[in-house]
Amino acid sequence: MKRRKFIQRAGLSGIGIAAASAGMSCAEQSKKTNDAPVSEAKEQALNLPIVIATWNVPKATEKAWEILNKGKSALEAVEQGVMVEEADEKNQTVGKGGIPDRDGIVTLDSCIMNSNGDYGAVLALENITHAVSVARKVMEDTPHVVLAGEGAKKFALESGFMEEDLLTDDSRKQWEKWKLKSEYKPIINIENHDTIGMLAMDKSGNLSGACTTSGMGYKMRGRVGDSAIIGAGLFVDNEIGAATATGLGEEVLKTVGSFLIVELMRQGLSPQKACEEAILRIVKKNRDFKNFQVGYIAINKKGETGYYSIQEWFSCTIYKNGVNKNIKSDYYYKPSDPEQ
Ligand code: SD4
Repeated sequence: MKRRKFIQRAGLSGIGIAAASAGMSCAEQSKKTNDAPVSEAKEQALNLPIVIATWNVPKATEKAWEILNKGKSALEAVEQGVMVEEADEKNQTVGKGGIPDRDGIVTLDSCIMNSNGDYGAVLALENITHAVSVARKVMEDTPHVVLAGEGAKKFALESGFMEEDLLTDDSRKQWEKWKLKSEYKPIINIENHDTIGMLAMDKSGNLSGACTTSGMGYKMRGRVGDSAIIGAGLFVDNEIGAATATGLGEEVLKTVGSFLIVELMRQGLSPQKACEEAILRIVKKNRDFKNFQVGYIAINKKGETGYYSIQEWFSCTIYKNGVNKNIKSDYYYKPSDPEQ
């Protein structure tokens, strides 16, 4: 494991309601309608479309960008973008090939949210690679927003999804090795966990997001993280912006991280400052923060993006202005700082 360096990040507290004056009032914001088309001039000013995703996932952002460039919706783009990672068996944190739970079963959590504020999710889904597409079906074809476990699988099969064994030989071998000690320390890799959260703004300026994961490696059977939970792993408000998370889901859930970031942006914070404040919220409440990772990405209606994490080695991939780029994130925990 690479060595991490840490320095303190100060001055983040006290951001909040006071920042509201810097932004649009709620009344002004609510006058804006969802899915309002933007003029060509505005499209250019914002450099639309834009895709941002957690971690180094150039193929996923490229797929999303291609779809957006054809003038299709942000919803279509984020679904198809994250599907690239779900299908990649080498990515052991998403979809097929994901690290199983401690009983050797791969369970997936995923959600999707569109620019109208509609949302769909599946929790602890088994044997279906494209959990995000099942989540979209929940959103579009049922009167519900969340389906879990057996019921989610039954719904997926009835909807035409194929049943597959998601445990690859590699993941099985690693699980068998883990079983020798069976040490219950569910692991979130600080440096490169590829749970993918993706946010996109299409040519019309509308936002959508998706998040999909196999969750913590060797988790307890039935454990569900933040990735499929509205407001925690993902939140989209087409009037304001969108945010998504990666890392230790328990901490994101406890602070309702993605919703918090969108609400901070509503109060006038930039996506960057909002991500930093949401990380600070976790750090302040959990002195154990040196031992886990959480990373956030966000976008606002101006097309500005932000990203921040607790630990070093978080990165995001942004496709903007025709350039697909992996960017290393700034981070909170810098151990050379004696005050941390
Ligand atoms: C979870 N947040 O299940 C997910 C895992 C993750 O980077 O994102 N890891 O807690």
